[in-house]
Amino acid sequence: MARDTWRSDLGGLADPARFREPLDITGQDTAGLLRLLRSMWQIRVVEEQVAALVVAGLAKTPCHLGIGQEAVAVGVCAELRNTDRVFGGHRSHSQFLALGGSPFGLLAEILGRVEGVSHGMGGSMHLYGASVGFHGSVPLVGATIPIAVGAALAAQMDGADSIAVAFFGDGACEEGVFHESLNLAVVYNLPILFVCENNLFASHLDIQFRQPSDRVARYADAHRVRNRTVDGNDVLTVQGAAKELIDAARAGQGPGLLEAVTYRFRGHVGPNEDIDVGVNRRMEDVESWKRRCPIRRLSEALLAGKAVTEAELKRLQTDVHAEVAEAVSKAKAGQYPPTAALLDLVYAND
Ligand SMILES: Cc1ncc(C[n+]2csc(CCOP(=O)(O)OP(=O)(O)O)c2C)c(N)n1
Repeated sequence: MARDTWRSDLGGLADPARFREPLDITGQDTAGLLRLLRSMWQIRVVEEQVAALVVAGLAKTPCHLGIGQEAVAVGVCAELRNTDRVFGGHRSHSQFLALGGSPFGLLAEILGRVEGVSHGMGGSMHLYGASVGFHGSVPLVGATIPIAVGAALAAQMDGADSIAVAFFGDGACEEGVFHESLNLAVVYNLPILFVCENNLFASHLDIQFRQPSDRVARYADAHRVRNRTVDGNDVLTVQGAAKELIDAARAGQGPGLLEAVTYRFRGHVGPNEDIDVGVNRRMEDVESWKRRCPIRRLSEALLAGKAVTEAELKRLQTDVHAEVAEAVSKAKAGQYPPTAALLDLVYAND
């Protein structure tokens, strides 16, 4: 593709110099806003701890961090129930935690301990928390999208008003199965929300080198799936758009696709920014996106609207740090699974 024919159909949404201002919290309930903020903080602090564990050589599993993208999972999951069935991919710590998954269970899993959510056998990319609605993550790009469609079919056949949700990245939209899934979902009128965290990169490649346009919701247009494209660094906008699509799916009006435009502060995998490995990603861009930080924007709005004081925010932050520090030390003290158990969870027993 010649670069001069490439289009940014996202316009300002892909521009890190835009949308840096505090969020508009007019008419919002403070307790609800603080829940969203706490959840984003928890994800951020857990992932920073994961980065430290990788640097210290204690976490051996590949860890794909979503630092900077917290508002997407938090905004969507705020509208879900634990009877819904949510699926993720290789970058799913945020979704697991936003649904209410335990930081200890996640950290123990990352450290390979038997107390982890997949008994220490799965690592960062095979998370599971059915009690909170998280039915699993799998690192094969796009692989959980059709599974979510199957879960939506099951929900429809059960006659319950639960829905399925598939979280994935812009890179997954380049898998054929994504398109088959959209088609099946719309033809069967299934209760499913497709959530694309469009962070403009697939591992090390910018979307402008992979696609003729950066707006992935155009695929939903093609399949006649209801869709919204929003600023993924504004948790309230994400939540509002998710609510609209989720309500429609629950009401039997079929699938929806939410494209949340965002950016990751770290590299594709591991704690570094990836600038060092020759990726077409400049440190200036990373720094610019950091000024669009979803956590800072909500915090500043709460302060500006006098909904909270600096001291209250500080206390919230200290609280989250203490909770995560305790989870890390408890996870470090966990046991490794016995070698004899290595195949136990690979095959069904019946
Ligand atoms: C089927 C498959 N092909 C290739 C890979 C290698 N791979 C891992 S992540 C990734 C890019 C995914 O990009 P995206 O879906 O945009 O998610 P992001 O990493 O940006 O969150 C690739 C190509 C894989 N895991 N599975």
